[in-house]
Amino acid sequence: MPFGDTTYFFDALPSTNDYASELIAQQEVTEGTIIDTAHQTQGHGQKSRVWYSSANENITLSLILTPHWLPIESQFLLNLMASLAIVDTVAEKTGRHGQVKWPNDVYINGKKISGILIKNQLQGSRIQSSIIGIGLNVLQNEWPEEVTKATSIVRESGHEISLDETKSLLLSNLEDLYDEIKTDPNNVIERYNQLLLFKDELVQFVYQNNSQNGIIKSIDRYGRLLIEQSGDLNAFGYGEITFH
Ligand code: BT5
Repeated sequence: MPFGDTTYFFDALPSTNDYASELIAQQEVTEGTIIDTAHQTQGHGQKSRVWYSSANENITLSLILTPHWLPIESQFLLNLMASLAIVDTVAEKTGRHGQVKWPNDVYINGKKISGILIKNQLQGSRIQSSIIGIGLNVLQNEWPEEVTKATSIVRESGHEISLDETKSLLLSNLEDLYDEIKTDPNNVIERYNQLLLFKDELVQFVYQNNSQNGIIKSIDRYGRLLIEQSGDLNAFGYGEITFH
């Protein structure tokens, strides 16, 4: 079923991801269902970080999928799907190509334009359902002081943008990429690697409470980030490292 055919829309909602979690705990949800709001008032990112979004200016939605076919060890493909669908949407609207910051942000011109928060419900060896939360800055021009490096589609394009059109485009790109991770995951991994932010650059990060540095090379077929350190190629999984 096309994404968004079933949409729960709210003028205001604390968090689309939280609503989606409650919904799937209560009832069967059709794949492709969207939770959407014009004003997300308590959006969040990883840990307890805040996702800021002014009313009627941005995309803040959660897509519910039921990828029972996807092996648990390949669940990172859902992050790649969302990241590349956002890059494609931004490119079509601004004419500029963004970059992906592993594991799940989209940057353009060194500034964050989108954040992704994915929560998978696992059952035994399969993924029962997945909540793909996407915040994409579309019309917003100013952010709170603590958000120093943000941008939006309208900023990058310099011309008028329709929020509704951008949302439809994003949903259609997500559908295309969902098909692609089923049929041609290697191509998706390859594209993601081509767009990897800080590729071949020296970065600082924290691993097990230790500050380290290394050169980002690529992601591997398990979705881990490969970083070159003193001539060795070390693989880091989701949540294992944080960047400064
Ligand atoms: C993320 O977290 O970037 C994931 C954000 C996911 C938001 C969506 S909106 C729909 C769904 N419902 C939710 O409640 N959440 C999801 P993280 O990597 O932890 O980054 C958070 C950091 O990004 C913050 O600490 C800020 O520094 C920065 N930030 C906050 N709002 C921003 C914005 N609008 N644009 C750019 N950066 C922002």
